[in-house]
Amino acid sequence: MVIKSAEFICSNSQVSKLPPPVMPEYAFIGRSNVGKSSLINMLTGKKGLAKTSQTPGKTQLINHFLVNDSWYIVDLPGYGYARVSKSKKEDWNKFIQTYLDKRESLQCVMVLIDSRLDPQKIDLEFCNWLGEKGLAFVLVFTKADKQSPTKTAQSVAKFKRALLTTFDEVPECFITSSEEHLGKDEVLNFINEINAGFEVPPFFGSPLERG
Ligand SMILES: Nc1nc2c(ncn2[C@@H]2O[C@H](COP(=O)(O)OP(=O)(O)OP(=O)(O)O)[C@@H](O)[C@H]2O)c(=O)[nH]1
Ligand SMILES: [Mg+2]
Repeated sequence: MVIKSAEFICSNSQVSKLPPPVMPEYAFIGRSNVGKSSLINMLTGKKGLAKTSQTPGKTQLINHFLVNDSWYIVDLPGYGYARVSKSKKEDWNKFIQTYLDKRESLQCVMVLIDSRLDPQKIDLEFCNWLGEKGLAFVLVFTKADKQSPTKTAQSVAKFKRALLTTFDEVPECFITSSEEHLGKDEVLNFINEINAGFEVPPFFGSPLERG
């Protein structure tokens, strides 16, 4: 898929104010600082589109970016950021969970995993939650430039093994580096294929389409 345009549409702290769910949408989520915003910029080829930072907790709202006027990338706040209060963490969790659980146009959750680390409890718990909710997700391993391909492959294998203790099969996995533009075509092709089969939820279609 060629990216012709990518623009910021809106930031939201309320699920009720999101854009109408008439286009396919992909949510990028993972631990704080895992590289969500960087990956979004890499995929769209627009450096400053999503705000990146060395300070964890930079992204605090649900951010919608419209790509090629036909699908949305959603940048979500990172989970597991230690330096916010417990009540704020719970608020975030509830807000993100409501969004993920209720968003009709959400096609796939892109779960970002730091490829340098052994399986983290919080990532596994989040995947299990997605599984319980029946939400489609894939794993996107980030920052692969920071170590050898062998080490990355070991991390991926370990994560898959950990998931297989609760899942019958593992989801699709992508290995990426925003620094080196690794995995860009693979992720965009995956999205492109799903976009091709998208149908507007009935309630939001035109009267003629409603039937
Ligand atoms: N070497 C390398 N560094 C990366 C890569 N992706 C992100 N980073 C760095 O990791 C840090 C965090 O990146 P962000 O994209 O802001 O991470 P985030 O997940 O959006 O963070 P929050 O919004 O705070 O949750 C920044 O310093 C990035 O430059 C990558 O592929 N390779
Ligand atoms: Mg971010």
